[in-house]
Amino acid sequence: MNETIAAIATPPGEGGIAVIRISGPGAITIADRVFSGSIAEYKSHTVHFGKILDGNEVIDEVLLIVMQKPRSFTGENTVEIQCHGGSLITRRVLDVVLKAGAKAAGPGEFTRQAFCNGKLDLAQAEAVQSFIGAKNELSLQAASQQLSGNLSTHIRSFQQELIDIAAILEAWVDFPEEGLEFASKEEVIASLEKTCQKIESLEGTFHEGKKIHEGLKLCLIGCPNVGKSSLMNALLGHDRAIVTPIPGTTRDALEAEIRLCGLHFQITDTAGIRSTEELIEKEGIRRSKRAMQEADLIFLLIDVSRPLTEEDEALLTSTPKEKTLVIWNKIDLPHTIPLIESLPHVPLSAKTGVGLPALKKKIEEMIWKDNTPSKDEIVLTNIRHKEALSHAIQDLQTLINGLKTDISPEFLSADMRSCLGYLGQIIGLDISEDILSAIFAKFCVGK
Ligand SMILES: Nc1nc2c(ncn2[C@@H]2O[C@H](COP(=O)(O)OP(=O)(O)OP(=O)(O)O)[C@@H](O)[C@H]2O)c(=O)[nH]1
Ligand SMILES: [Mg+2]
Repeated sequence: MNETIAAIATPPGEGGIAVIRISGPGAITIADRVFSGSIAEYKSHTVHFGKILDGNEVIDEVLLIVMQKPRSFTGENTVEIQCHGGSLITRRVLDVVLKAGAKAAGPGEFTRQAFCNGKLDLAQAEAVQSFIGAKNELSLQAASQQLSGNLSTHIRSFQQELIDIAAILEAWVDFPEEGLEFASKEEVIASLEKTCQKIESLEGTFHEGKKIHEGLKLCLIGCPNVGKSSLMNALLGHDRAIVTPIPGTTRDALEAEIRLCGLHFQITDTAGIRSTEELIEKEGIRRSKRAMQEADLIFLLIDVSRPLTEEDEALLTSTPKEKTLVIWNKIDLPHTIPLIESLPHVPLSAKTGVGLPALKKKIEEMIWKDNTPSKDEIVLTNIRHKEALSHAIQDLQTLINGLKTDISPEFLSADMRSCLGYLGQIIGLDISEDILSAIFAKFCVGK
C-alpha cells in the first residue's frame, strides 16, 4: 500500500498535453529527482514551470502540480506532470519517473489508493469507471449520482435500520426473558418488512440501470423494399446502408451505434423478410429473425403506399407484442393506414423525415413505460451491487419467516449478520482481497 505509483493518466495517442500522475509517500521526493526546480519547497496545490531531466539530458519542458496529502484524489502525496502530448515523449517522461523510484501503476490503482485512504467507498470507486465510460447522458447521470455517494448513503441507511433491529435480536439471544421488552415481535417484523421493501425497490431499478448503462438493441424488420435501410440512415443522419428501389437490397444484418432519447442504441438493419429460394437471401432472412429475437425493441416497417401483403400480415401477428413498434412508412406518397389497434404505431416518411420526432417520443414511452428516471433517482447499474442486494433481500426474507415461525433467535441473528455483510460488500466493508482486485482490474491504467 505504501508504494509510490506512476502512470500516464491521459488517453494514449497524440494530444496537446499529456498528464503523468505520481502518487504515494515518495511522490514529492521522486519528482524532485527528475525536475529542474526544488519541489520540496513548493506550497501544496501550486503549479510550476520547469524541465524534466534524465541526468543532464532535458526530456521535456513541463508544468508540474504538487498536491500534498490528504488533499488529493488518492489521499496520498501527488505530483502531476503536464508534458507535451506525443506518445513517445510521454513514455520517456514516465520512464524517467519510474527510473527515479516509482512503480508503474496497475489498472485502477490510483482509485484503489483513494479507496484505501477512505476518500471514496467501493461503490463510489466503481462509479469513477462508469463515469469515464458513460456513453450517454442518462448513464453519466447515474454514474454521477453514485460518485457523489447517493447510493452509498442509501446502503448506510439500510444498514443503520437493520443494526437497530440486530441489537434487539441479540438481546433476545442474551436475555430471553427481558429481551422482548425492547420491542414486540410484531414491531420487529413490521420494521424488517419496511426495510426489505426499500431494498427491493432499489434492486428493482437495475432493469432500468442496465438499459442506461449497456444500451439497447434495436432491430428494423419488414418485407423487402418497405424502407428499413432508409429509416436507419435517417436515424443515423448519414448514408450507412445502401438504399435502392430493388427489393432484397440488404442481404446481411448491418449494425450501427446511435444515441436516441439520451440512451445508447445498437441498431440493426436487416434483410427484408419474404419467402425465397435464393441461398444468400435465405441466410439473410435467417439472420433477420435472429436479430429480432435478440432485440430489446423492434421496428416493424410496413409500406402504406401499397396494400398490406400476406407477408406484412404474417409479421404483424408474429412479432413479439411487448417490444414491437409498427412503423407505417412512406406517408409522403398517397397511402391508406391499416386499422390495427393491437400494436403501438407511428406514421412516418423515412424519405422526408416527417414523423421522426413522434417516433422518438414513442420510443421513449415504450422504453420507460412512463417511468423515465428522474435526475435525483438512484438507479443501480452494476451487477455486483444488484447481486449483493438480492442476497440481502433473501436473508431478510428468511429472517422474517423465521420470526413468524418462532425460530430460535440464534438463527435469526445469523441471517441478520449475513444480510448486513452483503450490504457492506457494496460499499466495500469486509471485502476480500480477491474481489477488490477483480473490481479494480476492470479499470484503465492511470485512473
Ligand atoms: N416515397 C418514399 N420512398 C421511400 C421511403 N422510404 C424508402 N423509400 C424508397 O423505397 C425504396 C426501398 O427503400 P430501402 O430503404 O432500400 O428499403 P429496405 O426495406 O431496406 O429494402 P430491402 O433492403 O430490400 O429489404 C427506395 O427506393 C427508397 O428510396 C419513404 O418514406 N417515402
Ligand atoms: Mg435494406
